[in-house]
Amino acid sequence: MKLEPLVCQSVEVRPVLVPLKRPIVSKVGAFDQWPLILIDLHTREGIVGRSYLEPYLKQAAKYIVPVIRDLVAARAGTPLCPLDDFQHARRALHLVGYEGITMIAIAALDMAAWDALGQAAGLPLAALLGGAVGKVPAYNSNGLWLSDVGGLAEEAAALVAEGGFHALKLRLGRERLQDDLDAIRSVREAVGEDTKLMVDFNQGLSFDDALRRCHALDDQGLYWFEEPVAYTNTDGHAQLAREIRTPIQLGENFYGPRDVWKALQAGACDCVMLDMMRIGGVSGWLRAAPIASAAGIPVSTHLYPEACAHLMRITETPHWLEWQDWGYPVLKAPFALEDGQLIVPDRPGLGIEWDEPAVKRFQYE
Ligand code: SMN
Ligand code: MG
Repeated sequence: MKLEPLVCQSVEVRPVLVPLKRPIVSKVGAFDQWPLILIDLHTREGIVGRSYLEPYLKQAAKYIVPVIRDLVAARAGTPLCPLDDFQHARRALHLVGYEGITMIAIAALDMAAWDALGQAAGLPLAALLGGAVGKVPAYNSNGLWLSDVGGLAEEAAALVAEGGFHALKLRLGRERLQDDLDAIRSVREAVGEDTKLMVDFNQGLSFDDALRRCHALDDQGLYWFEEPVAYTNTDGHAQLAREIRTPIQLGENFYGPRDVWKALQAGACDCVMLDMMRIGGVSGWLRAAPIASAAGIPVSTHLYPEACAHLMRITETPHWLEWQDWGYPVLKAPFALEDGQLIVPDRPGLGIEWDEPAVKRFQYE
């Protein structure tokens, strides 16, 4: 059987704003609705590659969507070749920067292109890349925000029950250390000692505070400390990684494979969690994850549970998938969960399809 190349034709880009079951209250912002940008990459052959972005800010669609459209206009009529297109697009936009909106737009198209290739081959992405579909261990990241400590126990129990989870993420960095300790205690009492507790500071601490806070929490049996200080503070994270026994987790703000290399060279973290939108989509992951794996560093994921689940199946040192269901309101058939593991379905490409009536309801432009 010979697979003919797919030819890039046009793109449909639709911003939607979906409700969140539990509002996000974090040091990076408070949100009770979640913006997504849905991408439909049309090929001449009629296959439509799909992906979505989670740009945090509703208004960011105004700047991201035109870049996506420009990139497709430049490639229209050429064969879809995501690894080449990735390089081409980066070269085309490097004068406005390799990171930020440049990388976000490239990642959106890259994921959609890989989805289209999977569909053309009739293979799930994990299989197209030489792996197999199956289960991926996940933690539930759908709650435990910087909300009232009194509500955390009940929420933690509900989060475990959402999918038989054995791991949860709790956000920390309250004004007083005692409040963080109370939050940890409430959650622990609700879910027991065997449930792993990842904690995320969302860059909310000054370096001095982080040093004190991380030392004070180092014997709490927490699974990792995520982004205690600003993500740009590589030296600060490196000092924390040297002094603190709890593993330091970084990566949701790595833009492209080189950031993984730089963080590991600096000893800034013990494990990494890659974000599809920032690392550069599937192509970015394919180049970034091996850097960590070759160094023996465990690789987790940030948002994008569907695409990430495929990639965890082909990653040498897979760790934890961050599960959140914020995209589910517009997905026709969300992936199933079983005993705290996300199941990569045996469907071609990424295996995502839009619930069109829901998209119409939530579309805002
Ligand atoms: C996060 C993600 C999305 C919104 C707020 C906070 C967080 C995470 O950093 O790691 O899930
Ligand atoms: Mg985080």
